Amino acid sequence: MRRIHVIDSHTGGEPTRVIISGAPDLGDSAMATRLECFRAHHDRFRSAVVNEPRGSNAMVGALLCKPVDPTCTAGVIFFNNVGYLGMCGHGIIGLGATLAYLNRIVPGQHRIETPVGVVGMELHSTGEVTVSNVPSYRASKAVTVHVGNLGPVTGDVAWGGNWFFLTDAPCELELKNLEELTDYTSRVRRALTENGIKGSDGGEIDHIEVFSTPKDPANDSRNFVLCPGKEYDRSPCGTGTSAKLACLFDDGKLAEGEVWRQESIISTVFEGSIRVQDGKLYPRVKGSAFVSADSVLVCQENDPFRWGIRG
Ligand code: PYC
Repeated sequence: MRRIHVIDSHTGGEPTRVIISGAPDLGDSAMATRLECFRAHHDRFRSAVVNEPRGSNAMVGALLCKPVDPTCTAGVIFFNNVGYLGMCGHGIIGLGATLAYLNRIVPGQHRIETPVGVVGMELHSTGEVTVSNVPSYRASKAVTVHVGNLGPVTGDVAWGGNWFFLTDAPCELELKNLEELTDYTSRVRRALTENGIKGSDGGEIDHIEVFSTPKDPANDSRNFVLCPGKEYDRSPCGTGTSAKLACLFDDGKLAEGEVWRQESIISTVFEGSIRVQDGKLYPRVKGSAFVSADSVLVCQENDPFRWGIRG
């Protein structure tokens, strides 16, 4: 029987499940290497933690790791219902709230190792967390892809720690349109793959982000983000907001340090800005997370679904 201590939180509605103990040993190499070990040898553990019956399709797992660099507070590997993420903005905010809940960190600056590089995690005295993300950039502007019977769709390809295709929303960004939005963005994603359109490093564009005007005039934009496992991000998506900030900066629509308020499909908000250093764009994304459970997952030997319900 396996017992896994987890702490669940949500960041603007999007869940994060941090694994505190009970995970397989992935060694002590860099997070990118540990991720490959996780994928190759322990993928069923990923499924046990985030898939039903213990999790849900929306759940993002965060395996808390000992960092390689002692100046870092922790390392983390993010995963979801279908695989692994290079980075996860809402997940870093959830990790900050979780480490604060455990009294393992105090307000101030922290550094966190991820498979795509070290990110900053500032815990504010208010409990909010600011993520200083890896350098983000637009790889291609105004790429047109032909999407079956939808016709041509034009958008930008940008990196924010994951690969995104950013385009206009096909309908009002409301939960009542969830089915239409999921169908539309899934088709766009499939068409990008079928047409061989990839990120500049050859990576798959596995997140699709569509935008419209915000509901709240205090905000700058509203989004819907399709995640790799066909779920939508309840939060405004930290890596997606980073990709958006890089595009806005490139277009001269956002100055360095200017605040951009990104609203999600459920009207939660991240505040983002860009810092430029050595010609690279470093997004900062601020949000709040709340702990929702501190529990032990149990996987009994005779449970046919001890490794989750897998497709
Ligand atoms: O916040 O970066 C993010 C994220 C990626 C996938 C789900 N959330």
